Formats: sequence, C-alpha cells, structure tokens
Amino acid sequence: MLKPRPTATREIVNLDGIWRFAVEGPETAAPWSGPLPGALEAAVPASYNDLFTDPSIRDHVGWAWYQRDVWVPRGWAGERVFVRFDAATHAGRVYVGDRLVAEHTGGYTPFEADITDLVAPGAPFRLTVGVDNRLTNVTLPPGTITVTRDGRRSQTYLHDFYNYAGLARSVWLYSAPALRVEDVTVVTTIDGTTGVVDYTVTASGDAEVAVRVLDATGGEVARGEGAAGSLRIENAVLWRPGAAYLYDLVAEIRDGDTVTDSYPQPFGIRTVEVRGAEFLINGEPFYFTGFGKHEDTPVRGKGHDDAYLVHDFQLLDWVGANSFRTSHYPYAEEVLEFADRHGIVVIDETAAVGLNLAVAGGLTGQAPTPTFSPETFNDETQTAHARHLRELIARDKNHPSVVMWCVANEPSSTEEGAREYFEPLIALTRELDPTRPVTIASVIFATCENDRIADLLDVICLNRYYGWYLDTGDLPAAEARLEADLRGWAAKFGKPIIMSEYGADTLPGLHSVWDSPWTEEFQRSFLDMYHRVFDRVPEVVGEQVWNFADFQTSNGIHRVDGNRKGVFTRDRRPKAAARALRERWRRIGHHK
Ligand code: BDP
Repeated sequence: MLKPRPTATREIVNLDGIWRFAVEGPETAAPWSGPLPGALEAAVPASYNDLFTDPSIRDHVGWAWYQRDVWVPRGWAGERVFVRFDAATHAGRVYVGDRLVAEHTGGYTPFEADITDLVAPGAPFRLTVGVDNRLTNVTLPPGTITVTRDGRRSQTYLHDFYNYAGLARSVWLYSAPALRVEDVTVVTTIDGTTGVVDYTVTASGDAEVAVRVLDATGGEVARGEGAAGSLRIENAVLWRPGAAYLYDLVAEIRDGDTVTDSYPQPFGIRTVEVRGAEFLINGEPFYFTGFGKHEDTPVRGKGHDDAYLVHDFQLLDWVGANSFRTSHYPYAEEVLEFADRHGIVVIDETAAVGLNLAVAGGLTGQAPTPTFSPETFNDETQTAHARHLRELIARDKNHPSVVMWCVANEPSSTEEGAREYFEPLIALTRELDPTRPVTIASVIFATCENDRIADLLDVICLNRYYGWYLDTGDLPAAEARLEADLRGWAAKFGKPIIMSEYGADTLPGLHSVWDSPWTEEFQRSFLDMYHRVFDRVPEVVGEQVWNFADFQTSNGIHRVDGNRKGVFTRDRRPKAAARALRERWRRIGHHK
C-alpha cells in the first residue's frame, strides 16, 4: 500500500489534531449515528490511555471512539477521495456519516477507504473511528480477557509492554485520479559499478505506464516504458549503512503526452545476503550494533512524535549504533523513511509477540497448557499471522534500511506444533520477498538442541538474559553459560548469530561498588561481559541491547514504572552504560 504523498496529480490533507473522544458505554453504543456524547477530546496521533486521569479510561477494555468533522477541498471534484489511517490499534472501524467504510484488524499497519461517493468537494462530513484494544488468542499480539470479581473487564497478555491503543499515527485525506498508480515494487542488484533496478508498477486499471529514475539532486538518470522492467544506472551511488543515498522511481500514468498520475517511490541501491556465517550488505560483511526499541514515550504512549523521532536518531548516532529492531511490531512509516535517509539498518518485526505459554510457566520453560493447539494458538492465529506478514511486507518492501524480516519474537519454538505453525509462515515470507533474509528472535528456553525451527531461518537471533533472569548478579557464571550457548548454535548451524536482546534493568542514580543488579555499574559490567563473549565467537555478527530506552509495561512486581532495561531513560537521558557502548560501537564501526 502506497504512502500518501502530494504530487502534481495528488493532494493530501493531514487530519491530525484534537478529535472528540468517548469510550464505549451504554450511551455510546452507536456513536456513528450522531455526535459523540460527553466532552472528552483526544490528541491524534497518540495512544489515548495516558492522556486522561480517569483510570477507567486508561484501563478500558473494548471500543473507544474518535470523531471530527472534515472538509473536502473544493478543488477535488472529479478526483477519487480516500481516507487513510496509518494505524488504528488493535482494530479499527471507520464511518463517514452513518456509513461503515472500512474495517481493519492489526494495530500497526495502515488501511484506507475510497469515500468518493459519500462526500462532496467543498463540503464537510463527519468522520468517526472506533478502535478496539481487545486481544485474544487469534489477534497479534495475543491476549486474554477476563472479568474481575467486581465485574470489570480486564485484559492480560504475555508481552512485556503496555497495551496502548488508539490512533497512534497520522490520519490523512487524499485525492488521486481514478486511473492511478496503486503499487510500486523496486528490487535492486549491483553489477560492477552499475545499479540494476527491477521495477513493477500496478495501476488501478488498463494504463500506459512509464517510469523515470531521479537521483538525489532531481536529475533524471534512467527511464523506462511499461508496467515492469529493468533499468541500469551507471556509476550508481549505493545505499550504505551510515552513508545513505536515495533515488526516486517516479511512476507515471500517461494519456498521450499528458501525465495523468505521478507517484515518486524512494529507493536505495543495495544488496543483502547471508553467506556462510556472514551477513553481507553490498557484498561486505556487516556487524549490527544498536538496540531493540519501542515506540513509547510519556503521555503519548505509542503515539508517533517527530521530535522524539529526530532525537532518538540523534542518540543512535551519538552512541555509535548502526541498527535497531522494530521490536515488537511494525513502526510508523516515518521511522523507516528516516532510517532510509540516514543510513540506519533495520530488522523489521511483526506484532507476533507472546506466542509462548511457556513464559507463563515462569523460568521452568514448561507451558502449563500447550502453546499450539486448537484452544490456544491455532489455525486462525496462523491465518492472522500470515495476513500480518503480507501487510508488513507490502508496506515496507521498498525501504533500503530494512535488511531482514523478523517473523515473531520469542515464540515457544521448542514445543510440539511450533514447526507446523512456523514453517508455512517462513515460506510465505520468502515468497513475498525473496530478497531479504528471514529470522525469528529466539527465547532463552530454546537451546540449539531443543529448538524446532532454527534450521528454517537465515540468521539465528537470540534473546538472552544470563546474569539477569538466570544466574542473577553472577556474571562469571553467566559468562560461561552464554559462551557455551553461543558456541552450541554456531557449531550446529554455522549461520550468522545476532544477539537480538541482552540487558539488565537499571535505576538511574543507583550506584554500588559491587556488581549489584539494578545499579548503573551492573548494567555496564553486564554489557561488558556479553561483549567479551561476542568478541570470542566469530559467528556473532551483531549486538542489539535490550532496550534503547525505558518503556511502560503492565503492572508487575518485577517492573518499576515499567521496564528499566533502557540504556536511556524514558525521557532519553543516558545511564552510565551509554558512554561505554559509545566507546565500543564507535570503535567497531560496521565491521567487528
Ligand atoms: C524478552 C522480551 C522483551 C522483554 C524482555 C525483558 O522479548 O519484550 O521486555 O524480555 O524481560 O523476553 O526485559
């Protein structure tokens, strides 16, 4: 699905701002048939939860409603009119006046509706959007709804971040011609000093399609006719980690000499390949440094914010990080575009986090009930998971920053049924995008001996907490375990290994002369220990600390105002470990 962009043939109106707001209740059963009741208003984009002081809103389980009036620009006569939601978490329902125009499940991918026949240029209409935050065994992420003893609905879940919901990303009204560019796919390879650009353009009907490639200065460097083809760019400037360079593929629909639709798709010329135990970008070994991140800030929850976007990338640069993982869901498209422009490498993950009932069994690794079964995660979950993969890859396939798909985080990959569940999904990922490696971030219970899916993956991503959840505070014991673990995977699979999570909760300002868990000194020593081990194991091709910043979670006795494994606090101040990472990562660069 194309991101709306203004062009000579398309216009766009941003609908962010203050919307009327109400949570579902007896008096809001049919809010689309009129103005929302009550006086609440909510900011878009933002999760609604932390905006309000009323705990029944923050912890609401079910539908919540947003509404505003929208004017259609009077110059849009003859154009198609679309309303586009960058995300509605976790499910959305859109009404124009009283009419349902779109329904979508999945809280982190966009959807849109053609509303041309329901609105008039130069006139207003009422736009109402419902968002549903309920998680079940067939949603991603999954969850369970229970009823408390006093009759309230309560949502529980197996993932370690707060179940923020709402319109956390932008909303757009845009116009496009009836006969228009609907999709663009760009795949690049390198032939000596020439960039080879294979493109496919999908139009909404029979159309005469042409493409032009513009370099970063806007100069034309290639052109082609037809909906698909291969273009050659001599002396191409490659997209490299830390040295981004973007071209635009301008897809045009023509009627004789007139361009009736035009859409610029940015892309970078680069290749990605796994060879032996190496991860290659443009044929050169790449070593990942950086973090697992979250979309999480005070007050906004998961609301996208351009100021935090810019600042987070400044901090990535300051600390010397060259990559991050979009743990544990697809991030706002603005984040990937920023990474494209600034040469940051991204591992792009679905919202499949929490497919693991063994976690509920504590550190035993034993699931109290089977994770994969008709009653738990089943065929319907798998179908939803496939849809999530399709939507993720459709949205993100053209980003040069995205170098790998992560199909899930910490599923119960050691249990019966795991292979049957994941094998088709991994195959689907490869079919949808044969150009990028595929991984899954593996849980600590999965060893190289008992894991049932690692052989299906290109890169072994390991989340490990030796010294924190296991051998708590005993770094020598943790060091031995970690090294044995890594060497086991390396010997058995011979594939590249990325430590996709390792970290220790740390309260800023807490100090000790000893390596005491929760202190700033411990976080440093913990990371130092992991780095010593990584440097001894050649198959390790990357390290992504858990987490970039502290983030909010549900209540729990092991969480102090959220998860505190951030190298930065939630308001982005560095803990002591940040400077140690900075020293190491600036020294390593892109190759260990
Ligand atoms: C891992 C999860 C991550 C958690 C982390 C932790 O992948 O989401 O936040 O552990 O416990 O299991 O800090």
